[in-house]
Amino acid sequence: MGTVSAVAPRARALWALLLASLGTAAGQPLGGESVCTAQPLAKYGITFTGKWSQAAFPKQYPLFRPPAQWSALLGAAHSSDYSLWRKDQYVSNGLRDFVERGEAWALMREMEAAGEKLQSVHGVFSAPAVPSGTGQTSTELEVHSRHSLVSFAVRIIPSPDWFVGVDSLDLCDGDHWREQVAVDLHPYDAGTDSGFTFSSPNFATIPQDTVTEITASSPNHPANSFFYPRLKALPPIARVTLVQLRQSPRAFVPPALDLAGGGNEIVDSLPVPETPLDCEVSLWSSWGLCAGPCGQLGARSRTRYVRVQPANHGAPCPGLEEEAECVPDNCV
Ligand SMILES: [Ca+2]
Repeated sequence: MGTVSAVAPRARALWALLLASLGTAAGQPLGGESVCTAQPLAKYGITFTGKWSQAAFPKQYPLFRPPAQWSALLGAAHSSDYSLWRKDQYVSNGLRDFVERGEAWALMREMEAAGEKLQSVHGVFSAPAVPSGTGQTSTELEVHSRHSLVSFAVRIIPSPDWFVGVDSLDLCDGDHWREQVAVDLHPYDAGTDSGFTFSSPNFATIPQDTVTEITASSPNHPANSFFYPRLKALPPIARVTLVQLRQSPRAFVPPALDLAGGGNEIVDSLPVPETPLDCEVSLWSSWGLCAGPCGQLGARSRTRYVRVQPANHGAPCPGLEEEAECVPDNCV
């Protein structure tokens, strides 16, 4: 034991140096990728918590057929040679099937093929679907020092092609595995379906677009389900936590269920944000007929309807009917 620990640091340093030079020669992306010299294998518990509540996202919040919910979580531990999804890049056919229809089969095959042919995927993991917008799901995964990156995706249901996830989160920090990592998640558009609202009918984007983040102001169109002109940024729609499992993986307790966790920074005790939603009304209808006795002023009216009901102390709706004086136009 003593001999090993005396030799290991120097060997590790040499190994790191060698890998670093290989990395440079091979033209690694971004150039600054650090080499992982931690123990070869580590296990993590991953917990996904939905924060898609009606209070936080009142606009067009899906209540029925289907109500707001999340698909299964599908991900991989991989090297930098693989990417499950990336902002500003095109998604694969497998990811498109997954985020549009929740079909995981093609995506699983793609990930397994990357593992077999390129050895860029160490393992695939999945967690059960979440039947409500604010539920939780968890599973375990294994990372390797040469496959220390974690990516996953969860489909937003219902939606055209919207999802949340992480892209290449590195669980290795130089010579050790990170104890715990928590990341707030925001919605992304896969660029394969042009629907604007949660319940838009299927409408393929041709040609396919790249992955973009959906924000309170982008797409900049009032019809979009996440368009909140009063917000600078959307509240997180979900959160993921990864905790390293040391001894008994079976004893893994999802962090948010740990009610005694006073000093545990993973437990998220922030109040649920209440996003104000202003009333939105349609344009006025055209004026109705002018009714009244001939020779006197008559009255005509026009109406409009509520497109978006206000919520959380947003601006109330204005009047929906307006009357004006007019000269009766059916007098002979
Ligand atoms: Ca889209």
